[in-house]
Amino acid sequence: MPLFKPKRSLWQRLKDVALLDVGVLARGGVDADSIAQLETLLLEADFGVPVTMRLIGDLERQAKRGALKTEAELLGALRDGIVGALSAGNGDPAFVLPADKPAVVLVLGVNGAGKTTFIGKLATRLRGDGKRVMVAAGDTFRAGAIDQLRVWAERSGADFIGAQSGGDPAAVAYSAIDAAVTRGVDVVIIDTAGRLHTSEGLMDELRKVARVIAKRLPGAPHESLLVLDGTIGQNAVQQARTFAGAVPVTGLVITKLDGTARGGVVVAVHEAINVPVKFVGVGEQVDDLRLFDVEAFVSDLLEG
Ligand SMILES: Nc1nc2c(ncn2[C@@H]2O[C@H](COP(=O)(O)OP(=O)(O)O)[C@@H](O)[C@H]2O)c(=O)[nH]1
Ligand SMILES: [Mg+2]
Repeated sequence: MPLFKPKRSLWQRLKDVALLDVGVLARGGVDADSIAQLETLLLEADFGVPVTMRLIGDLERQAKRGALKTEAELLGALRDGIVGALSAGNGDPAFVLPADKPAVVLVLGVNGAGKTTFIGKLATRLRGDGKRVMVAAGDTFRAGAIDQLRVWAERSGADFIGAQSGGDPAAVAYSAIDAAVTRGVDVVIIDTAGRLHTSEGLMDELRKVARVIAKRLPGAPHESLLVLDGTIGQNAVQQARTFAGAVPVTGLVITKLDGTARGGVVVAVHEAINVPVKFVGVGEQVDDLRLFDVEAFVSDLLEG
């Protein structure tokens, strides 16, 4: 199953603009015009300006050295550049639960990004691995959000810690961890509110939730996963900066990659906050969650 299946891969689109025929093959090497067309394609694919400029700069240097004479060489150089960008930086790219019990996973992101859906999918996956899982309804802002999480919990066989609509999310997180310790739960996944991500109010609330979790269980949260909608382009980069500025984000979850042909956003957000991508969402169903794999993703992106 692909991580991501763009309708037209980057490579096909390069061929569409005749870069390869005219630029590489006929003239015996990549020229400035071909590189300019590639730059446009990368920007259109949501790679963002900083990543695009760096990738293009690298390709220009290689072209000048005469290292990009064939289609295969250009494809290889582009692939290496994108893989390098996604592999660089801090943090463990794998999703590894800590040995301590319970492991606490805090899930962050704006409304509609796909947090609750992700939690449902992750809970199901961990249940499938034989883990005892608890989910906690820390999005107390909307009653609907609490019920939505309850349904996912029931479906996956996870314990559910609810809340009153309008209740204190930090208190929900605290009692969830209490209950998880008592019941011997392996993993607690905590949902959060996502309204008004630009307001200091929400960021203060998230800081408080993280603080209360750490107070109840030193070392927790073990993972703070930021969920970003992959279809919103550079807004996702802005959101990543806002959240990462408020709480220490340990991993990214990029959702809705089934709904976009512009997967470069994955590279752009990774680069913006220097945090590894851990999962991608590729649909609304319970199985539509993939562990992120750099090589597989870049293959899909380039050659889909
Ligand atoms: N196509 C698609 N839709 C998704 C994906 N993840 C979530 N959604 C949908 O996005 C909408 C918002 O998701 P939800 O989990 O409620 O977002 P939350 O507000 O962040 O909790 C729902 O309609 C989900 O079914 C995905 O990977 N692909
Ligand atoms: Mg939600």
